[in-house]
Order: sequence, then structure tokens, then C-alpha cells
Amino acid sequence: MKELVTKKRSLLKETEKLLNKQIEMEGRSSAHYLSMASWCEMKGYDNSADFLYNHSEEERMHMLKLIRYVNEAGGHALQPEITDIKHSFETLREVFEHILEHEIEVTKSINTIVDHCFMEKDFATFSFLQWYVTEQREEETIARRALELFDIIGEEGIGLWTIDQEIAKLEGQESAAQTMGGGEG
Ligand code: OFO
Repeated sequence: MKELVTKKRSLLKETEKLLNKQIEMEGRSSAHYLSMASWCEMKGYDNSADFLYNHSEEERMHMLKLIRYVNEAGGHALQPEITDIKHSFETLREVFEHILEHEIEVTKSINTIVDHCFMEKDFATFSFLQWYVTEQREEETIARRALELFDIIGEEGIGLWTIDQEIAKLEGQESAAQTMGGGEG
């Protein structure tokens, strides 16, 4: 009886593998954002740097949330090895293009795991992942808004300075969305 009470749930091996891949992806996101933040700071885009430093922390939280879930569900979450981080960018626009492409990939990955959990009737993990589904919608929206700034404002003259100022406001929108959605990051 004692064993039954203390025994953890057993996560399907395939689900554990997919979640570990996602842990690696979130860890990679955190490292990418940190690298982009550093580049922006070095170039003097201070608001973009702040936005990206904060976002790097959020991505680490996304990773930790998954690590805790996998272990709680009876699996073994693996600390990812992260290499091949891009450190240099041609332009500020390239940074935000990179972000949008990356977030689209993350969304696809989350959707694949959600689909898998539904097919396997792992409704607990399916439900846990809904937070990530909502989060990805917000992250893609913010990335698209950032890129729109380049088209609307233009990069000539004080354009880049103005874009950097507007990026600070995007951070405010992201925090507000998280507060309304009850998200943690
Ligand atoms: Fe974890 O949401 Fe971006 O990558």
C-alpha cells in the first residue's frame, strides 16, 4: 500500500523523450536570447537589450517548469547541453527576424507534443502543455509586432533609435498579457 501511495506516475518513454527535447529547446532559447541581449547592449540598443535579457530569464523558467514536470511525472529530466549559439548579427532587424523564426519552430515543437499526448490519452501532460500553447501565441505576436516596427518606422535617420524605444513598450505589453493570462513568464 505504501508503495502505491508513494509511487510516481509513469510517463511514457516517448513522451519523456519529447519533453526532454523541449527542455533542450527552451534552454537553447534562453541562451539565444542572452546572446542577442549581449549583442544589442554592445551595439547601444539598450531597450532591446533589456527586453532580451528579461526574455532569456523567461525562457529559463520555461525550461525549469518542464524539468520539474517531467520528474514529478516519474521521468528523468535531462540538463541539456547547449552549443552553437550565434553571437553576431548584421543588424537589429536580423535579431528580431531570428526571434520570430525561432518562436515559430518552438510553437511547432509544442504542437507536436500536444498532438502526441492527445493521441496517447495522456491528458495530464496535454493539460500541462496548454500553458505553453498560450505562451507561444503571445511570443509569436510580440515578435511579429517587433518586426512591424521596422517596416512602419523605417531604419533611416533616427529610425533605429525610435525602434529601440518602441521595443521597451513591447515588453510592457508582454507583461500585461502575462498578468491577464496568469502566466509566469
Ligand atoms: Fe519558451 O517560449 Fe520562446 O522560445
